[in-house]
Amino acid sequence: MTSTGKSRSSGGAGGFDLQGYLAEQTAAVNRALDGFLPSEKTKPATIHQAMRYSLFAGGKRLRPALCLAAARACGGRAAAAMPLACAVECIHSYSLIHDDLPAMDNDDYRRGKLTNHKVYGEGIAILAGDALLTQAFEIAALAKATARYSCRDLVLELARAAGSLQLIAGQVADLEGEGRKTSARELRYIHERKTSALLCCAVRLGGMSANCAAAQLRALTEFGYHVGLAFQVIDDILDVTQTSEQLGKTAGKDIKAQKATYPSIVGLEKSRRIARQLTERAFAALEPLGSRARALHALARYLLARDK
Ligand code: GRG
Repeated sequence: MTSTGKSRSSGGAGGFDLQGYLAEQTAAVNRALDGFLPSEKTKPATIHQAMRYSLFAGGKRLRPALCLAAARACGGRAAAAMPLACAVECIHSYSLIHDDLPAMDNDDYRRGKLTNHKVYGEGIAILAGDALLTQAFEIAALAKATARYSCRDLVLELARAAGSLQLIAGQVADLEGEGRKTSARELRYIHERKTSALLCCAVRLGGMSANCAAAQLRALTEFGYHVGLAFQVIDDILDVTQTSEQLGKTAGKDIKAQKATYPSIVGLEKSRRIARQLTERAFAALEPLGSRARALHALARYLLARDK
């Protein structure tokens, strides 16, 4: 497996062209997001430009890809999952805009570009984040109900992942943990909420859009949880092993902010082992879904091997 996503492996993702799949899904997601969002010229133009600036800044679109792949794994159609995939990406984009603000992580660069507040100022950046969060629910509400899941179920799923018990809880714990000793248990709490909750939500929503059975939803939940944790452990590792140029954002920030990370608590080698173990658990979770889960399998391998 290369970090560019070409799978040379056998196993669950054998022969799967992940690079081609990701390029195709990214283009489809970009088209859909473009259609869902007000144009740059829509008044007040500044806010729509600021929303689009971050949403189309070159993110990897991993959450939408996971959502669409989960729909496929349950025999569903991409069109049915697309509003949910886009809604999750809007929430992701909002969280990054707010996380970069001076009051939070105070970062000047993201995805190799100036952060939203550096371009539009803090006030507009806060509003662009708020607007993307609201937009996410408008888009999610356009998703079609299935026999097992109502539109209410879908919107609730998204609200819970983004709310004060998950995404926000993770960010609060992360902020409050800065500069003080954090245990591995507390770090797991942060990762579950700050990162894994939204990835898991993306995967579950994909399955729900495909009217997945309860056992399939359990498998997807188990997969999303572990892949989400592995993703954050890798993110922590990359923060210390990669340069700012490679990451497109300031490297080494966790150490500077005295943030607890897996490398700082257990060291780099053990962190790598933990990421591999978590990914193995994610692979195992896919077994009940059979060969239709190849895209999910390939995505999990890619997330483990990624270099940015
Ligand atoms: C609600 C303000 C607020 C924050 C919530 C998401 C978050 C918590 C903070 C953002 C910073 C951070 C380290 C989040 C953890 C998840 C993560 C590693 C995000 C980066 O995701 P990628 O790599 O980003 O998928 P791209 O740029 O590819 O879209």
